Formats: sequence, structure tokens, C-alpha cells
Amino acid sequence: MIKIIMGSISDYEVMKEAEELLKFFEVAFTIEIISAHRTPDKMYEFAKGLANDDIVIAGAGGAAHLPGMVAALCPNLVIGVPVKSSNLSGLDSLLSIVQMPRGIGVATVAINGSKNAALLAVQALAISDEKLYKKVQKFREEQTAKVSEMSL
Ligand code: RP5
Repeated sequence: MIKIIMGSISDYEVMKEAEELLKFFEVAFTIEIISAHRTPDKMYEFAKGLANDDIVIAGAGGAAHLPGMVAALCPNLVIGVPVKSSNLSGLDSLLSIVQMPRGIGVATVAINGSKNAALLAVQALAISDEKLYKKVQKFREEQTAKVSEMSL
């Protein structure tokens, strides 16, 4: 199952794009607020309670520890979403997530890129789900058609 987590309710505006995309693909998911620095025990319990086939999408802003800490606590695929911060426009979030030291990988998308995080999670599930794979293909075709219809 795909598990969306985020550090604060203030991240939801960004993270709801991931939620919407997963609903579109009719993929099962959970969504909750877990903060690496404000609820570290909850983060630990969450990471230790994951099943082997769970994929985590973790959004956080500022000194964004959440994706890296969850990745350190479990061998699951973790996709980090750097949420745009007010002070440094998300550069702090991006660097905190993307610059993981070697040994623990966090797949990192663009600042506020939660839709792409959800797409990557769906593509990971599609590796063993041909029906979902075809849905991703159809999504791509429709996207291509929309651009072809664009005119100035
Ligand atoms: C991080 O601090 C959260 O991920 C959020 O992006 C940021 C600000 O949180 P709030 O002060 O809005 O709760 O932990």
C-alpha cells in the first residue's frame, strides 16, 4: 500500500495533489501527519510497522528530516517531497532530502512535486500489476493528446 505522510497540516495543500493522483488511479493509500522532530516516536512506530510492499511518500519542509529518517528505519522505498518553505523558498527542504549521505537512498522529486511522487509510486506498483501499467500508459497518452490540442 502507498503511505503518504507529512510533517504538518501546513504541508497538506501541497501533498493533496499526491492524494488526488492516487484516487484517480484507484490505488489504496493512507495519509497522516507525522513529524520527525515533533513526533519522533510516532515516526519510529510508523516506519517499524511498514509491510514489505508498502511505499512511502513523505513530504516535509525546512530542515526536512522526515523522508531520510523513515528511510533509515526501514528498507522500503521512500519518495521525498520537499515542501516549499517561506524563508528559503524550499531550497532548504530540497537539499535536506536530496543530499542523503551514501548508504540510505531517498528518491527525491521537485519542490512541491507531490504529484510526481505519487506517479512514481504508482509506476513502482505497476511493475507487478499489468492493469495498473496499462492505466499509466493511458494517462500518458491522454496527457500527450492534451498538449497536441494546445494552440496559440
Ligand atoms: C516541517 O516544518 C513541516 O514539514 C512543515 O513543512 C514545516 C512547517 O511546519 P508548521 O510550522 O507549519 O507546522 O516540520
